[in-house]
Amino acid sequence: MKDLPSDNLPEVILCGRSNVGKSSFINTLFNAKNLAKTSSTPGKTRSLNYYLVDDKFYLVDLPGFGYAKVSKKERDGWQRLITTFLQDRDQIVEAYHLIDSRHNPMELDYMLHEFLMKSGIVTTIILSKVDKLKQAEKSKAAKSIQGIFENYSLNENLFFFSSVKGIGKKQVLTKLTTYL
Ligand SMILES: Nc1nc2c(ncn2[C@@H]2O[C@H](COP(=O)(O)OP(=O)(O)OP(=O)(O)O)[C@@H](O)[C@H]2O)c(=O)[nH]1
Ligand SMILES: [Mg+2]
Repeated sequence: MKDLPSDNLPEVILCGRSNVGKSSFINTLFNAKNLAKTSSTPGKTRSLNYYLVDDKFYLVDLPGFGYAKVSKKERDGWQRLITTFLQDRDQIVEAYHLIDSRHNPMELDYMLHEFLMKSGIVTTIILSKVDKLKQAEKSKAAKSIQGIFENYSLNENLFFFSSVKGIGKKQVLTKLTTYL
């Protein structure tokens, strides 16, 4: 925590389970293939990674929740860091919670969501990897998630996203810059 920037700029965080596409989301938004390191193996991002945007705010790429293949000690360490970070970091103004559009939210998603709500952090849900869904599956996914998480409406604070096809990129960039 003591190594985090001390310039008091607003911070927008990217969170969600491991492998949902958080780091790819950054690369797509900024048209930079290798800005954030990504991997097909879960557990790629292992620290809080800060990206300064236009000298105005930070986008913070978080390690994913729920990655099982690291030692318990390391996993507990991350969990503690993320929890402390979410609780104590007053600069956080907004969160993007990524959920794989192909799957229903899991226990860790519910926990994270509740945590963000309790902390009063304005949250946008991103349904990622939508290039893998057919149209009918997309409608079903949108309906299901809006049924589970109240107060989320498609294209307001809930977006489909594909890093591969650039779907949702324009809307998310607009949302990000408008809010700030
Ligand atoms: N088809 C498809 N694959 C994607 C998309 N976004 C990410 N991926 C793939 O999903 C895998 C994980 O992506 P990352 O961006 O590293 O995921 P992450 O959430 O940062 O993962 P952690 O750092 O482990 O928490 C990689 O193989 C990506 O190429 C997408 O929109 N569509
Ligand atoms: Mg990552």
